[in-house]
Amino acid sequence: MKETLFSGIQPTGELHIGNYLGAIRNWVALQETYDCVYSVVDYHAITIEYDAATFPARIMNAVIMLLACGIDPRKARLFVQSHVPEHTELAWVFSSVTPMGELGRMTQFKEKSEQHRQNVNAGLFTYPVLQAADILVYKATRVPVGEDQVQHIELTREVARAFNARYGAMFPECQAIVSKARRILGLDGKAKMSKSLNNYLGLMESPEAMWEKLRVAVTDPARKRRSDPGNPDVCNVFTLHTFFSPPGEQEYCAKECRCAGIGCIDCKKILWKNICAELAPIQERARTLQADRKSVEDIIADGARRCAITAQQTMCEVRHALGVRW
Ligand code: AQP
Repeated sequence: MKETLFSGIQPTGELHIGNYLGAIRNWVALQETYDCVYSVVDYHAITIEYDAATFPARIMNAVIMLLACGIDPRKARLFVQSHVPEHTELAWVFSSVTPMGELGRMTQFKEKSEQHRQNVNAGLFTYPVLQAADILVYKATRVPVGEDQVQHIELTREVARAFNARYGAMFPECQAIVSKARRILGLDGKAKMSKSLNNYLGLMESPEAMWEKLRVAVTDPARKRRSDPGNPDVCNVFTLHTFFSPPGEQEYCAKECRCAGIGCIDCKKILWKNICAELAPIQERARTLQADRKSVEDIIADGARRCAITAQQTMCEVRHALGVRW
């Protein structure tokens, strides 16, 4: 029996290379080892302002990008969160064993409430409770995430412990699998690369659009002129090289940067070539899937059907444990 693994991604905007390196590339590799459940978590995305009219296209686009990146519906269950309503039912149950104080400590809540001051709603506050339900409705033991989500996985363990202590052992204490690309910085070299900040390279951007963004990306801040030697250890562009470029080119860029043998533009051109080469087949598959939406609809319907079997079983056990069924 393979261990169960859950992870989700929000349809809050265009998926970018931070999502790809921090999550999706890992998800694809993990399909070989675990019983994987991957979700486009639409109910999480409504906790911030969004456009309901374009939301279906965003959700479909996120599904298409996951498939294009290599999520294989024969190996993993791929579905849209709201299509399996047991997630929100379990979240309600979990909200009565989750201390308010713990939720108030969550860094993401603090950051998002700063970012969306005009809309600090209860959903934003209880977001980690729904996330705990997403994971535990499948009794998943592994959760691949970027660094920003580790605190939420710790909370998920606390929720499982609190539920088990009150109602009897039912849920496992899951572990985060933190990717090597734990926090990819945006092209500003400061904040985390994010869909909602204009600091990202989108997975579907044309080579020309990508170059326009990469050309002005922040590098080693101390390197002011082409003739100054640079320090790849503090350069965000070099960090991206470590994920996209072959070892020989990484070595070349690091060595030539340190002695000002090449300038930042030369270094970025090499990175640009390698990013484009990795993304070209993904973009090609995405275009094919965009033209065949019926197949994509079938994949998520089948994913939801297979997820519902597990989720309904869990909720049946939960309702009995709570004493609302007998
Ligand atoms: N910059 C990043 N570096 C490493 N990992 C990242 N992830 C996101 N950005 C980076 C990881 O991608 C997964 C899915 O993220 P999400 O869509 O659920 O939400 P997020 O982390 O809030 O992503 P964004 O792009 O920052 O979205 P917005 O702007 O809408 O908040 C997670 O595993 C995450 O760690």
